[in-house]
Amino acid sequence: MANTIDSIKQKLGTKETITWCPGCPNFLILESVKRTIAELIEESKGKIKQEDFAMSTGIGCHAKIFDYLDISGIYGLHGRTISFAEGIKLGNEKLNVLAFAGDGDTYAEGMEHFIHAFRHNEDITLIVHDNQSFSLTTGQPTPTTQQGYKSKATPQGEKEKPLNPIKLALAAGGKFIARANARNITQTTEILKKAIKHKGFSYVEIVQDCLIFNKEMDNKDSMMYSVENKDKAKAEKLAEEWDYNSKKGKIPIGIIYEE
Ligand SMILES: Cc1ncc(C[n+]2csc(CCOP(=O)(O)OP(=O)(O)O)c2C)c(N)n1
Ligand code: SF4
Repeated sequence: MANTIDSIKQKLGTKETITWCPGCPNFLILESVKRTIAELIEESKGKIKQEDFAMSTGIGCHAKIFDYLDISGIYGLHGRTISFAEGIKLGNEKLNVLAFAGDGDTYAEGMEHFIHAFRHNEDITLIVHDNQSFSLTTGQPTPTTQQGYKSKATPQGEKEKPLNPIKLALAAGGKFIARANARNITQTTEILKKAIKHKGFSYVEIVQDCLIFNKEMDNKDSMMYSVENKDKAKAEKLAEEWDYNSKKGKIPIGIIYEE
């Protein structure tokens, strides 16, 4: 089985030179996505094939995944990955469609798509690489950046409190809401598999470091613990446990809510 998965994973790679910074957790997210697709193909015993997956991206460091993952799709526009993914799904409902996004991408310019995606409830999976920074454009603060964050755009420090996207997803009627840790490939793979199998819109927020622009928020592993929850009231409490602002407290990782 391991050999089959390795050979499927190899076919999912491309010959492009990877230009992420050495050690960037985007490498780990790419590995988790390849494992997810390979395991779904292998477990289906021939029913699901590589060509049954498609993707869309925003624009940002995260979006370079388009060049490194050999499935078809659209290298989209900043903030618009969800609309492209919904369009692909409407065009061919048999496809498993993955929409890759950045936190700047989807919680700022693309916010209206994010909220309405929960209402539309198209059977696609949104994967947000949340590094709490607009990294490709050299580190301006995004809606999930912590207060006090200093950058060229905010020399005196970010004044606003971060948005909590998990709370927002619950308020918008999300039926599959998960949070993953980019640094835990095994768990991220399990979460992504469940998200893709969920019938309807599934949302996976991946907590990711940016080693260059928001070092203050790097490596929150010691705050993380695993959850799997189907109770809405408990989900509201889980969502409150981390405010995206602090390096203290608890960060629930796993399925925060599935209806
Ligand atoms: C419509 C549009 N608006 C803005 C930009 C500029 N832009 C390109 S990448 C980027 C930042 C991306 O940040 P994020 O989505 O958080 O992804 P990351 O680079 O951190 O992975 C911005 C603002 C653009 N290319 N197109
Ligand atoms: S700038 Fe940050 S997010 Fe972008 S590739 Fe480098 S480490 Fe990764």
